[in-house]
Amino acid sequence: MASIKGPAPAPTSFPGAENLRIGIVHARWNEECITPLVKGCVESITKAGVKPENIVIESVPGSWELPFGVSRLISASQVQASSNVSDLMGATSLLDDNSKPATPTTGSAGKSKAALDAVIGIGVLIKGSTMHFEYISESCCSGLMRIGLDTGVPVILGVLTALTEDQALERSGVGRGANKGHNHGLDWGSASVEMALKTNRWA
Ligand code: DLZ
Repeated sequence: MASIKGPAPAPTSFPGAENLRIGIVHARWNEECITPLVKGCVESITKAGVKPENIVIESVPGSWELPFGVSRLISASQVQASSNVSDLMGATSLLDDNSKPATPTTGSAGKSKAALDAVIGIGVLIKGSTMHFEYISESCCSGLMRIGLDTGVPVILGVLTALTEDQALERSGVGRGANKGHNHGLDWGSASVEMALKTNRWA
């Protein structure tokens, strides 16, 4: 029997998206899943109308570091927006140069950029034989939730907590079987644009 689980279709038009800046912070653990998830996010964010140069991508070692990375990226972008700091951190991503949006700059005049309107934290946790999975999953997810509530900047939960490698691959759209599964990064990208626009409206 077909499953009824999953989100209703996301909005198809995002008026105002061309003015948004979206951040992505991804862990580097489980790269085979992380790379397509980040690409899926970028695909749906740009499809919604966000300019590629307004997508900031940073990496951290593992999911444990995601809340810290997201928190610092939000505050760095806010400092940058209120000063002439010339750039955010040097982007270090698993994505190759062709798929990575242009690194943000402030232009030759050193004009500051707007602060980030939403940030997605992307990680893939796969259960092993110890309690690591439980501790990191719980801390990472509650940390990301707290940052959104504390800063008022929407933080999208892009963390897969999979019991098996196959589960993680299928949810990244790169399943090993005939069914490749669904790339959840596509949904996270749309969610970030939707929440950024709504947050600006609710200000
Ligand atoms: C240590 C660890 C383990 C066992 N598993 C994962 C994982 O499945 N996914 C992930 O993103 N990170 C994992 N890590 C690394 C931790 O998140 C963290 O980077 C290290 O403990 C260093 O703080």
